Amino acid sequence: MTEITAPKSPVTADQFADEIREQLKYTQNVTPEQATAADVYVAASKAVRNHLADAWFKTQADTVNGNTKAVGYFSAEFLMGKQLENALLNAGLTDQFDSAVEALGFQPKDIIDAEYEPGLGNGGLGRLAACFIDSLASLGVPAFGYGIQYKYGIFKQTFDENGKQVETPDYWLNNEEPWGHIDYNRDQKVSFGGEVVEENGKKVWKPAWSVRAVPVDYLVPGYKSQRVNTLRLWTAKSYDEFDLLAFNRSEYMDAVKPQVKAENISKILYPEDSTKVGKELRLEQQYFFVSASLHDAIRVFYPGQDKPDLTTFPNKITFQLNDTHPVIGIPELMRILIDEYDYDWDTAWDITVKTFNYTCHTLLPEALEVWPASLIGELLPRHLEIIEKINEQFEDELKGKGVADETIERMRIYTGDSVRMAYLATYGGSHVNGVAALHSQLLKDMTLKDFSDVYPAKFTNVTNGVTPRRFVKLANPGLSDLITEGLGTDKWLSDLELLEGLAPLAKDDEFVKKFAAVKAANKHAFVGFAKDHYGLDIDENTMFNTMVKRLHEYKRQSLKILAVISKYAAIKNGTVSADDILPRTVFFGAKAAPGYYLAKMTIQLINNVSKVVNNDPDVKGKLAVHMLPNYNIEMAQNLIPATELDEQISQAGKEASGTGNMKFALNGALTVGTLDGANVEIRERVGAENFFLFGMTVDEVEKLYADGYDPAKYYEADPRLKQAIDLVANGTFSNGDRNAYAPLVADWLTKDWFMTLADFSAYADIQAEIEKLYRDPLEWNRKALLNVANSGFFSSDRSIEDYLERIWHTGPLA
Ligand code: NTF
Repeated sequence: MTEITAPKSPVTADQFADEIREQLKYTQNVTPEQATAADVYVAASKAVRNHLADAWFKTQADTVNGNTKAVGYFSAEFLMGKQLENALLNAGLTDQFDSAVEALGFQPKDIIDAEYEPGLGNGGLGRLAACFIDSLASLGVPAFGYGIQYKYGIFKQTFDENGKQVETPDYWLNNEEPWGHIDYNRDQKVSFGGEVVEENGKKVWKPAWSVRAVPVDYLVPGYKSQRVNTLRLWTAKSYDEFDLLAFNRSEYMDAVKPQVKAENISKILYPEDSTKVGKELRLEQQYFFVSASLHDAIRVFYPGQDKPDLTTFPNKITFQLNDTHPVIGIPELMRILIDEYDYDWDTAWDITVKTFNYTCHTLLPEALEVWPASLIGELLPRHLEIIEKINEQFEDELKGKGVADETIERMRIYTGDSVRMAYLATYGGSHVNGVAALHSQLLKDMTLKDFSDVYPAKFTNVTNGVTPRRFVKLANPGLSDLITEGLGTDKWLSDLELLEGLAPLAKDDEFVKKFAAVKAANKHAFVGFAKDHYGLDIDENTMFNTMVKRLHEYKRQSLKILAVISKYAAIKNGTVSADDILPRTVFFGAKAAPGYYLAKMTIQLINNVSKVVNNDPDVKGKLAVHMLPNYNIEMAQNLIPATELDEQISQAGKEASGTGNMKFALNGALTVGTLDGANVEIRERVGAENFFLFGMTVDEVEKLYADGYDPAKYYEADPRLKQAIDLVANGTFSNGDRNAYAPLVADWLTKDWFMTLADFSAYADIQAEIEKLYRDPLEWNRKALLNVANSGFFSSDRSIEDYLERIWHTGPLA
């Protein structure tokens, strides 16, 4: 047995430089003179990884041998962002790295920037998973992230000459990727199709085809915890590499077909975000990673045992289902227990329910996955049988509880035609949680009301959070230093509520001025970033106003662009005098799902408003608009610290939580927002006087739907709105072409499901309040500082502590 040693002690800068040289020589095979920044990046990454190896082994051993239950976070997405800088921070090697690469003749920043960002997620849901595994490791909780190593991540976004979004594949694995270790020796077989037969009174699944799931392991180092957890992302390989017979007949295409079919499973990340589409490949992906992960967890916790006692499984690990994507894991664990390990139904059910929990991330009922039963039957016939039986048991249970027939009808997991994954997850697990207080409440009152009536104890809330290591320390070193100065300690990085200690400093004008200087420096830095990356010339003496997130009608980028257009018109018409104009630069960043027509049209509109406004001498120095291409983690880390005003303007009751809102508040931006998602809690904590609230509440929205909503009424009522929409309709932003945005205009005037028009006046009105405050820099910055001081709650460490207490019932390793 190998002795598990303590983590490697920190090295000096000289030693670390030698380690990088060694990697350059023996793994990169270049001399330090030949090395490029990309070579040094790979070499340094491997050197850091080596430093983490001992702590990783020790964490694994303690996880298996100790008696602390582990967490398995099942997620179809992990949007990690660049790894090197974070790994250096958590390994305590940042300073050594800086000196070492300088000794090698490079700038540290060039080496950090040489990393290609992995984009294995769509947006908030995937980034949340990444923050959570960072916090789990930092808190010392034994955990595995389980997901898929997609060959192509979220598409790269560019814009064509007409301002339309163009999606190109993201070939992230075309570059050497030093972080993931592919472990061919710990593979799992995952099967599909075929039929179920009876043999000796037992159901036996005879699948038609199988793929080889091979794990790629990423190290997840904790911050100052000496713990390193594992992110295990599966990649699909074929068992029949090559059909030799076909090849001999020169049928090249046919020869590689089986390989292509198998490897397609992990080929692409679905670029949808919240509108779910029923795609066979997507179900294959879901089953693929969940089946491999469940078998992997059994392998890890019962090493070498043919007949393990799996009644102890729920004491070893608890699985969190990140949205409905991994919910097929519930019937899969039942199948494993019954078919592979001979447990009876009731024992299997007891183990399964104890093992799983489900997080719901949406409020749009149409975004909850529903699979056609025929598809499940074809792809996973044994699972469909199990789901039917779960549903029967469920209906019996409901009858036993005296639930009315029509309610039972509404609650069915399996309708005969389809399977409702959210219902399966709610019944088949111990806890269900929403991701912000309002969202969890609305889940109970609306989306999952029937379930909450019958199983109230299952429901709980865990408000989302973000990791302060990446989103404050790495993204905003200037603010981090100031916080440390203000608090006299850097302990806030692992205990973010310590930020409260900054609140008294908001009364100290000198400190507030230092805080303002940090923001100004971040704006300056972003101007450089935007010049380098997009060739833009940005005026740093304007207010930086940002709206970054996926493009969705409910998020209401439309509301923002209409307000921008209205402001543009006011300047052009001379409705506002030059002295009254507060110069602003408005930044948008947003990807639209490739098939989402109105979302893509909104992007095109923003781009063309940007062209017109930015080239109009009448508004020069007063208003500029930029649609920044390819919003990703790197851009977030650069833009958020430079932002002064953040937009969180979704229709109340539609944004489950939002996590960008937390990142902005923690980086000293003020928010203009609706009472939606986590905005509600942010406002409560930072204080109503430090938050620009506008718009309808959930109740007002519901009432307006019920009364019958007519957007045209609002168009007629507010001349600012009318003018803005007319400018879109009359071709001002389409070279005179009145048809270019006709579908968008028609939607606004006749449908406007998310009530953009109804909230326009309130939104336009609050701008005066925002601008008034901005003209008083000391007051603005005082409020921004109070946002930082009071946002410590929104650390993902706190979210994880809530999960530990309310759902997982486990804790750090001893
Ligand atoms: C997203 N959900 C929500 O839309 C965000 O409000 C939330 O912050 C994140 O989840 C993280 O909880 C989804 O992407 C999905 F898929 F559920 F619609």
